[in-house]
Amino acid sequence: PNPNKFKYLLLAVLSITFMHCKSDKKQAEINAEKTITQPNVVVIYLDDLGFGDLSCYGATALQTPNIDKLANGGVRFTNGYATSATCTPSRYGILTGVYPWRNKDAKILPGTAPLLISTTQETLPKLFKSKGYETAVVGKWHLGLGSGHVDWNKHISPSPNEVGFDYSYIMAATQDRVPTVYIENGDVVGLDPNDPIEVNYNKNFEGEPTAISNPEMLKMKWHHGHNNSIVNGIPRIGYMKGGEAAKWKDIDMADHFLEKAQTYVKNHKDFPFFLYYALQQPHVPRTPHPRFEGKSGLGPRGDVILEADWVIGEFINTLKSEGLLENTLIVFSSDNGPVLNDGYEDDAVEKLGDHDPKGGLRGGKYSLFEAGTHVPFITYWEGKIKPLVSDALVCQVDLMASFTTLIDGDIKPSDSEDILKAFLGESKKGRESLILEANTRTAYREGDWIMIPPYEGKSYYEDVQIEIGIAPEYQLYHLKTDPGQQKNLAVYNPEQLKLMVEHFNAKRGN
Ligand code: NG6
Ligand code: CA
Repeated sequence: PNPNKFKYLLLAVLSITFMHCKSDKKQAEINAEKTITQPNVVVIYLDDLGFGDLSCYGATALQTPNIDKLANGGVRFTNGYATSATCTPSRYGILTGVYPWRNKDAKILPGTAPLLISTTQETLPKLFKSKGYETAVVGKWHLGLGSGHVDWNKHISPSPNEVGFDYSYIMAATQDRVPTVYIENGDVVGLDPNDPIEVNYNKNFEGEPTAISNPEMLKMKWHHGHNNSIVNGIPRIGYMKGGEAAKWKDIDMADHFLEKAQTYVKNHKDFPFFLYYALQQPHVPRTPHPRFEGKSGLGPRGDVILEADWVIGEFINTLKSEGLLENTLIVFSSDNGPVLNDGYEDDAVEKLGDHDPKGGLRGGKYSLFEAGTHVPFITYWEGKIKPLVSDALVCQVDLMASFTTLIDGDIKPSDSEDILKAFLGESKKGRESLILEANTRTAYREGDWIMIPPYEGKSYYEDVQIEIGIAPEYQLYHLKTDPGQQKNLAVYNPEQLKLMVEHFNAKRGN
């Protein structure tokens, strides 16, 4: 028997008993009790947000006051990392505590891919559940669904609900991939059974318009890829037929997920909860609500960053008005670094001006150079975490072991390190080393050094105009003195290189 479970059962009975006469004071007492035992944990996860995209990380071309409030009132990490330079592997890493390069299937997934996380694997939500928490995911999933062939018209399983989430309200893959519908606890929301959904990533459905056959239907132009089915005038990756009533409205997506996250919090305030809130911005297609259109002057990419900042402000307000802010640890980060033109003509390049989404780093999304994985990373806990700028080396993969310590759980996966003290701003010491991944290739950071082993292949992705960080020879950079990775020191410092290669091989299991 789990004593905490019993305790929360008791709390539940108490709060039901006192429902009618429960004063604010009683609520405060209950919350205080929870603070000592089990704080709520919220992970706010953005999609393709760069190290330099926030005003608290030095951006001047746009202002992100709500995220800045978290950064300035909490720990703002200057050496925070995703595990990977793309979405699916990073999400795998943050939710399992396992490096994504260990799983050969952890690559950018189509909307029809099977669930990547095994239902027997340890996950963050399972960790929280083991201590009596309620758990939820709202937003972008992109970790696959089902076990081979999904029938979107039936209950979809396994889904997030089979890997630890009690509640899920998600989009299956990305905003630019079909199916363009929301899925709640494994069921497509608003589906008309007389208009079944079919999805195929290889072949169009007879007579269905595509960006190639019907360019006149497009409200947004594609640049590379993204020329299959058209939904809301936006051409997507993959073909989809039917499900008209269930299709999402792109411009409402931010408000929609926000409302789900707020409702979840309001309905779970009397229990400890873990919420993984994965926003879709600023990934393509960038579709700001009209309230934000043109507001940044940087085009839709800037506008959706302002939108995300507003959404986060609203969400924090809800935590506050529900009396939960002092009992909630908030972690903010991004799944990978920035990209401008990721397949649509949306002025991201043309209207960039002086803004530097990479924040002085080299590369970008898809890259083994720093900008691929070195992302904004903030922890905030009102009244508990003191404001700090920390240069501790921290990675999203470490949330697993660190939260285990936070809630006194007992899951300890191999790649995740307990650096809770760094996350709480009580220590400036993070991990000593880290293996980073981009497109299944890996690099090794140790202390202030980074080593990228030699790789064959294209070093530049023309479509997205990003240096992907690989070269036929060893690369060695000293990040503290050269954050922009301009000086390859491999030939000048063979001893350091040798050390790095040895440690990398030992840890990577080469
Ligand atoms: C790429 C897409 C890109 C984006 C990315 C996934 C093309 C040409 N490009 O394949 O637009 O969807 O996948 O992004 O299709 S991620 O952030 O989810 O990893
Ligand atoms: Ca991403």
